[in-house]
Formats: sequence, C-alpha cells, structure tokens
Amino acid sequence: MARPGNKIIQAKMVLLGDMGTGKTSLVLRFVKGQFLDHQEPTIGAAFFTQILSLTEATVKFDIWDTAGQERYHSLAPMYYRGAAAAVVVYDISKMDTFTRAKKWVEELQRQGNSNLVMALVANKCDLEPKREVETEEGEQFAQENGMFYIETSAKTAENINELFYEIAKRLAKAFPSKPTGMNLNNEVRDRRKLSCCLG
Ligand SMILES: Nc1nc2c(ncn2[C@@H]2O[C@H](COP(=O)(O)OP(=O)(O)OP(=O)(O)O)[C@@H](O)[C@H]2O)c(=O)[nH]1
Ligand SMILES: [Mg+2]
Repeated sequence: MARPGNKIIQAKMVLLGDMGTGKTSLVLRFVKGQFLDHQEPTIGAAFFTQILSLTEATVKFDIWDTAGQERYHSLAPMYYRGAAAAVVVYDISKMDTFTRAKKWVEELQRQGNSNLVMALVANKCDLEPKREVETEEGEQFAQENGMFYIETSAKTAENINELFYEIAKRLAKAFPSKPTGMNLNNEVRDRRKLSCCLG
C-alpha cells in the first residue's frame, strides 16, 4: 500500500529479445515467484501487472512480455510505444541472441523516446560453463547506449528483484515528487502526469 504523500507511478514496461532468452521466465519469476523448465513460447504477447513499493514511490508496472519469434516482430511497436521502461533480454549462452538484442536497442532508439528507462539483461547466468557472451561485452554495449546492465537467472532467481527495483527507482527519479493537480487523489494526479510525460 502507498503511504500518504508517497507518489504513485503507473508505468508501461515492455520486454524485448530473441525467442527463448527467458523473457516470460523473468516476468513469471518476478510476478509469481515461479520458474518452469519447459516454458512455452509466447504467442503474440502476454500482459502482467505487479506493484513495487519503494520509499520514494509506489510503482505499478503494466508489463508487456512480447514474443521473440521473428514472425511476431512487426507487432512489437504496439507494445513499446508509450512505454516508460524497456527491458532487452539476451541469453549469455547464445551469441546470436546478443546480436538480436543490439538490433532491438537500435530499433528503440530510432523511436526517439529519450526518457525511456532501458535495461540490458544478460539472462541465464546460471549457464556459466556455456557462456558465449562475456560480461564486458554486455556492459560496454549497455554503457554506450545509456542502458543499465544486469546479469540475471530466472532459474535461480539471481538479480530478478534487483532488476525490477532498479527500473522502479529510475522511474521514480524521472518523475517530480511535487503534486501539481488540484483536489485529485494521488493516483489520478500521477496518472495524469504520466500520460502527459510518457505519451
Ligand atoms: N538455465 C536457464 N534456463 C532458463 C532461464 N530463463 C529461462 N530459461 C529457459 O529457457 C526457455 C525459454 O524461456 P522463455 O521464458 O519461454 O523465453 P522467452 O524469451 O519468453 O521466449 P519467447 O516467448 O519464445 O520469446 C525455457 O525452457 C526456460 O525454462 C534461466 O535463467 N536459466
Ligand atoms: Mg515468452
């Protein structure tokens, strides 16, 4: 629950990345605390919600988990348009998924939302013996593109909460804490702020 005076931010978040990189698994770990060894490929996209309470704000995430298969690529703009945060995922054990992640970042940048909070997620870090993408490569690409970099495992839950907390913190920072609306409850007021700022 939000404390009095604590701002509420409703934020659209999108997950992008090659098929099988673990997008759905990351979201299911965060939202439901579960992991499936045989997660079905996503068809089109899936929608989830989750609330995170920080000291400075309560963030309500509307999460669009897109399908990585190439045939769904053309749907992606529907999901990243108007997003406040984008999570681009690759699998550390497959170099081609890192190549695909770079393409998603380029596509997001062509959309020109400079306020977008972007995370580069190197998932499946439990597969260290099969690693094909070195930490430094991911870190460097993230740094060059104004993203934050994090290594996760949906399987072991490593860094999953950290990923979403970091995004929430960055979103909270991006929104001014002084209320501007009149006679509105926090939620309506902050929704207005978001719709004006995030398009
Ligand atoms: N070892 C390991 N396997 C994982 C991890 N995350 C996901 N997987 C497995 O990788 C496979 C694909 O995971 P999904 O979450 O379906 O991947 P996705 O990115 O949503 O795939 P699409 O929906 O097709 O785009 C599943 O069998 C998962 O169990 C992880 O961190 N470690
Ligand atoms: Mg999926």
